[in-house]
Amino acid sequence: LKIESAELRIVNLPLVTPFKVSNQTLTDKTFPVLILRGEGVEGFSEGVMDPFPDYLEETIPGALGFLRDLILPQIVGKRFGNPAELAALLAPWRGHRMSKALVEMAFWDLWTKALGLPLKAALGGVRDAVPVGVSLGITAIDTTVARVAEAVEAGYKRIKLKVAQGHDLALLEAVRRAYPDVKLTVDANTAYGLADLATLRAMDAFNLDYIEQPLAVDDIHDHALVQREIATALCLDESIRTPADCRKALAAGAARIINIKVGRVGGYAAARAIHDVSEAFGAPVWCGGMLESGIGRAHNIHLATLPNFTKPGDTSSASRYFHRDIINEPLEAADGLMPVPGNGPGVGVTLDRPFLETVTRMTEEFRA
Ligand code: OSB
Ligand code: MG
Repeated sequence: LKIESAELRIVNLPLVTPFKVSNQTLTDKTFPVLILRGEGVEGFSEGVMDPFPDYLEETIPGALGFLRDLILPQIVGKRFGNPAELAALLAPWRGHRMSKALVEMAFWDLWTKALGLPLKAALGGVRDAVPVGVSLGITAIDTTVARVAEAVEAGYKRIKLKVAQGHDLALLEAVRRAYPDVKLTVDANTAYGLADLATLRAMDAFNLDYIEQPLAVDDIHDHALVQREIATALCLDESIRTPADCRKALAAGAARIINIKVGRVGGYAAARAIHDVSEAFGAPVWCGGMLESGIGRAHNIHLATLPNFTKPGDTSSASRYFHRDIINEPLEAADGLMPVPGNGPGVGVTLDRPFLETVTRMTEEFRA
């Protein structure tokens, strides 16, 4: 399969609701879109790097340098028999996992379209719809309780609350008072340290399904220490970038559950390997989100059809995030189930080209 040309765009969409986490507030979403063409079909993907290094180190400016100067000129005009052959060309370079994922995922879409296979079939997925919950950003407690009510009403299978120092136990008390039995989790995005052990221990009283990424990105050791001190399961997000990270974290007892984001870990091959390592340890996984548009959302749904994605993911309805999407198909969950888009080949959604044009901030073409 020859990659005949590539189109790299930077897209900006306003968010329906601003999204606040422990260290950032997003009012709009800026992201790269990559389109690869060959054999009369096109494959596309969305990057999860932010304008600034606030989730992990990768940024859009860094990605542009890596893709424009190094990777895209190398792959356009070349033939690759399968995604692993393409991945071999990306592997020598350090870091840049979100950029590598962008390229690898677009190629998976292109390759499965050329083969006439749904992406989930090529990945080994087993579901027609995936269970999903919502991730609620930091707001005033009464606002959050009202948003929990909406999500429960809509049938979402789990509510995840963003927490931070000073915005945690009172919030949990209020939500638990209103919803004693709803499946509830918290995500700290690294906001805590060992000095907060008493707060983390106090969370045991709220019957949480897990506490996501309480401590620093690079701190497997202290996560293991905390996990030994509390009853609630820990789940790692930012800390897990490779299958080896996952093996070490689970072997060390630093977590019992893994959040998989295909962008964070460098693509489908790594995501699948992390899925498999977790399964070998008896650790369930779930598919995280990065406020993606329909492109990234569709990819996430295909990934989450793999068998060990047994906990509800973050891929809730696109209309919760955006007034209008850059794909034609609505990606909407019903009763907490998000259907896999399309029955046809690849990722199963199509680009709304005229709208995409109006929300594109930059376009670059690469030809052989
Ligand atoms: O930690 O999962 C996270 C959004 C941006 C950056 C990091 C995270 C998130 C979310 C939102 O939790 C998930 C979503 O709704 O897409
Ligand atoms: Mg997270």
